[in-house]
Amino acid sequence: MKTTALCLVSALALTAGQAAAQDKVLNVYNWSDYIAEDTIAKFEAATGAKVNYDVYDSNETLEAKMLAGNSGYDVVVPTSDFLRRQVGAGVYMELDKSKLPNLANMDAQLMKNAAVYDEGNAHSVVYMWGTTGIGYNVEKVKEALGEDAPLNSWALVLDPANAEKLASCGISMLDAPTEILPIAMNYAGLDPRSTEREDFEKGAETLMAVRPYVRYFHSSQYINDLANGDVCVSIGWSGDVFQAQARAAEAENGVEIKYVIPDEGALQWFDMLAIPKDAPHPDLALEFINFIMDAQITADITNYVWYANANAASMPMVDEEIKSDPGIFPTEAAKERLWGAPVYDSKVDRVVNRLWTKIKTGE
Ligand code: N2P
Repeated sequence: MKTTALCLVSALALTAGQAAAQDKVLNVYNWSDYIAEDTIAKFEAATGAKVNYDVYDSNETLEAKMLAGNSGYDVVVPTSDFLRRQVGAGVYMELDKSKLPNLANMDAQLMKNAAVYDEGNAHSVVYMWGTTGIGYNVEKVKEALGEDAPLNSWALVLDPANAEKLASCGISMLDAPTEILPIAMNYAGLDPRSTEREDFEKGAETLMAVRPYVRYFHSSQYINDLANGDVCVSIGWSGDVFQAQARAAEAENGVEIKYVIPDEGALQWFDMLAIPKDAPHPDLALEFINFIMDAQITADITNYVWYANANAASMPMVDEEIKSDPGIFPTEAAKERLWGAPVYDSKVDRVVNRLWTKIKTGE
């Protein structure tokens, strides 16, 4: 009798133990090329949790999963304008800030900027931020366009005469309609924050004029392609271009990559850590977000992915070459020419998507 009871007790204990181990699973969905090599391993070591880590390279992909629900993810990283819309759709839970002591590390001004999209930072904290600009291969662009190449202007890729000359060494653009169309509008002298149909149409015309010279639209492939010299100009994200530069340097292949925020201005965006309302492991998700906000952990990420962060306490540990690079932390003068994305409603979204399909197919 006694033995049976004991067996039962230990059997129960075992089941509870197994359940606890199972609960210590965290499902993270983040952008590709967007975390340090050791971040996840360090979190697993610190918590005993097992992390499943998946990646995407477009807000549209993430948004489709979030709106469908039951994604199984505990932590995701939407860009702030997309986050705003998804918060409106009730997708994210409010963060229990008593579980996030490392919020004290965050830069108050940058969090305030992010709060424009998420009142009181109720559902999200800044992961990394950056700009959408131009990455280019110094030598190949010089070969194609000579010394007078407009290296500080969107004209480098959006003027058809230049694009034609760059076509053979390879132009790529992000597959990010809500970023590329406004860039074309800005280059065409229009307000990149406009939500008027006619303005999007003019932006689309500007893109159609260079479309024959664009090799592909893709939002992650260009890192390796720039690094290997397989494309020579990419409209891309700041840190990704710097990663291409670093990969080329590491390969010692003689490819020199530079990143520029064009003088006409560029998009500045914030990527936000958030927890879906139906996250299976919300407590561990909060632990993860707090872990990321550790000053050293964030510094390690910035030092690896070359994206700016909003963690003031991390800055002393961020490499000097990154801190002082105006492509990563823009100068005050450059900041004045950056714009933030407006939040599109579903009507604007339809206009953008219809034009984007036309642009991508070139028809
Ligand atoms: C990382 C891309 C993240 C920037 N590869 C997109 N907001």
